[in-house]
Parts: sequence; C-alpha cells; structure tokens
Amino acid sequence: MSLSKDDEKRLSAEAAMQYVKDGDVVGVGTGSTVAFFIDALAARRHDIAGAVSSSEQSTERLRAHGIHVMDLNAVGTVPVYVDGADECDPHNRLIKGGGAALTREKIIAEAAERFVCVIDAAKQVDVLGRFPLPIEVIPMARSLVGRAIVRLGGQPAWREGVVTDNGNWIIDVHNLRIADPVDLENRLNQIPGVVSVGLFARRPADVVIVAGKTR
Ligand code: ABF
Repeated sequence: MSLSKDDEKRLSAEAAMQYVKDGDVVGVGTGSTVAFFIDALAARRHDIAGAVSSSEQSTERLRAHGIHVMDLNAVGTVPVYVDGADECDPHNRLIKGGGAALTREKIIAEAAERFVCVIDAAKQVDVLGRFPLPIEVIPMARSLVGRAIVRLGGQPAWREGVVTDNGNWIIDVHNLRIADPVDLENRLNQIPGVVSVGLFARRPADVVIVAGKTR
C-alpha cells in the first residue's frame, strides 16, 4: 500500500532524529513536516540543550512540548538544523518560504553546521521554479521590487494579508524556470527592499531525507 503524503513527512521527520546528538542546540524550521519533527524531538527534550526556532508557530509547538527555546545570539553555531522545503532539486538546492518563515529559516541555516532537509517525494523537481518563489520585502518597497522582478522575467504576486514574524510582506514569483539558482538568488538579493529570497542555493541542504530515506 502506498504511503500518504503525511506518512512520508512523518517518516522523514523521524529519520532526522538520527542527526540529533545529546547536548545539541537544535535548529528547528517551520511547516507541517517540521511539526512532526518537533513532536519526535519532544522525547529527547532532556538530552538536548534546547532549540533555536525559525517562527512563532514553531516556538509555540516547541514550548507546548516543554522544549527550551533559545536565542540564536546566545548559542553561536547550531550543530544541526532540520527544516522542510517547497521544492528540492538534485543538488539539494531548495525553494522555501511557502510558510512565510524564510528569513529566520535562512538565518538558522547559515548558522548551522549540518542542514537536514525533510520532505515528501512530491517536493523533488529537476529544475526549481514550478513552486512560486517567495521573497520577503520591506512593505514600502513592494512595487519597486515587483517591477525589478518583471525585468528579470518573473511574474510577481503580492501575498495579500500575510505579514511575516518580522513585520514584512511576501511577494511570490510565478513562471520562473530557475536554471541557475545561485545566480538568481544573488541578483534578487541585490534589489533594495528585499529582506530575503526563498532560494536556498548559495547554502543548500547538506542532507535530504525523502519519505524517511536519506537521498
Ligand atoms: C518550511 O517548510 C517552508 O519554507 C516551506 O514552505 C515548508 C514546507 O512545508 P511543509 O513541510 O508543510 O510541506 O520550511
């Protein structure tokens, strides 16, 4: 019998536990796959030093399990970061941000020694871009960034009604076929008003677990 998408997410989340060592500060991403990971992490809450969280949503779930949530500024490096993705290419480069938590996710990924990405099989693509690329922007720059995106060949759509944990807005970029994710990430990062880009290509995942199996 084939696994449901939720089964695949839960298997990936539980398999990520093998990368958590006693005493670790664990970086925790956001989304439904990570929710399964937080639930699994609860059993180890007395073995780890605590967690660094990428969103208020994850912080709430961590605290509900009695897991100590720490300030990244107080911990320096993070041995392991576990997070989901919206798309993953064969080089472990990702599109993230469907959950509007991309900025803090990217910060913790940068601080992490090992970034473990946990996904269901449907997230795997050959070329990134079918999933609209999220970009976090300073509200006053929404139109300016939108025009720059059009010049780059994308179709920008304001994610109306969504305000990120940092008080910013999200633009989703449709109809991109991202042949060079690092180049596009660098170009978009240059636009004044862009806070962060949902391309994790400069710093891809180190490990990708698909439906419970490390790729
Ligand atoms: C998060 O994981 C987001 O960047 C991404 O949108 C999400 C994937 O969500 P799910 O695990 O619910 O499919 O890190």
